[in-house]
Amino acid sequence: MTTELFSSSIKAPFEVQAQAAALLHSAVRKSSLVEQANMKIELLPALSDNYMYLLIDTDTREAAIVDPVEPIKVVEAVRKHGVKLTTVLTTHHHWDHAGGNEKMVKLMPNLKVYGADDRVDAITKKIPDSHSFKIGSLHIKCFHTPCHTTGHVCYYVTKENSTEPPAVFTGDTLFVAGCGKFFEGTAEQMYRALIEILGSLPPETRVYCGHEYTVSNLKFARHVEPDNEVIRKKLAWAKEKCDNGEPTIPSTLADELTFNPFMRVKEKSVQDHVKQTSPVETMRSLRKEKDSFRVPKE
Ligand SMILES: N[C@@H](CCC(=O)N[C@@H](CS)C(=O)NCC(=O)O)C(=O)O
Ligand SMILES: [Zn+2]
Repeated sequence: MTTELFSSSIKAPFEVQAQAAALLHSAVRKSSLVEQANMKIELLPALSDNYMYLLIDTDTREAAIVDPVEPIKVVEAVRKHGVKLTTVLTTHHHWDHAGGNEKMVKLMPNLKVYGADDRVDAITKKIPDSHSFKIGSLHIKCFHTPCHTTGHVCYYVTKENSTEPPAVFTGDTLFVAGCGKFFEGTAEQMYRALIEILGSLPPETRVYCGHEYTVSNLKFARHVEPDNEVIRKKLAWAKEKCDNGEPTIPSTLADELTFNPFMRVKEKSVQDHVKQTSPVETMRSLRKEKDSFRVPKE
């Protein structure tokens, strides 16, 4: 059926073709479950390298889904866990994140759809910066992190009186070992997002990002800091994970500070690479360089 789609003289729109190819590819990527005493997070691979995340409050069995671009997979996961899905958390309006929202609300009516951009499909609640709400007993705080898009949001999840690490869903702002492209923003804004906002959260916070880009990001990180042993070790680990179809997510904010060049813009080794002395100019130069970086095979 797929070969027919591609060889047919009646061409499907590019987006449909891309999605079909991505869906095929995603079949080999495994889902995985992070279990804590009071919350569970199921990582659901989608398209070729996106992630959707099912966030479950263990106390009440209420759940939320982050960026449900493939809604059928979400419905299956919700059924498997026997939870009540109430909310869609949208990080930003791009189709590979918000493109499943309309279908999601058709499949499960009465869902609340959060986001911070009028371009988010099916949005029902436009959330102001620093706004908080609950998913069952879990506390969610929204941080506006404009840059990749003007309406990008990160969702920070904590549980009162818990000794376990919080979680943050970073969409296309922070990736493991990288950051999103500056499509609608500036280096100043990404500096604020990564260093001032995310960098102020507890270091043990687990990072759940929008894409599986870890291997290619670490190859760029190695190019920036060839003498950084942490980067080389993390790259070997990430390659093995990906070869087995396993996710490299989550990481932690503390770990990102050791290998992510975009979080290390205050480090002399990173500044020297781009011949800058200010952290914001280092951010600008790094992003510019990565935009045209050819990822090596090894
Ligand atoms: N370089 C990306 C190409 C796709 C792309 O541009 N992705 C967007 C998010 S949908 C991005 O911000 N990528 C960050 C980057 O390339 O550093 C990849 O590794 O596959
Ligand atoms: Zn994306």
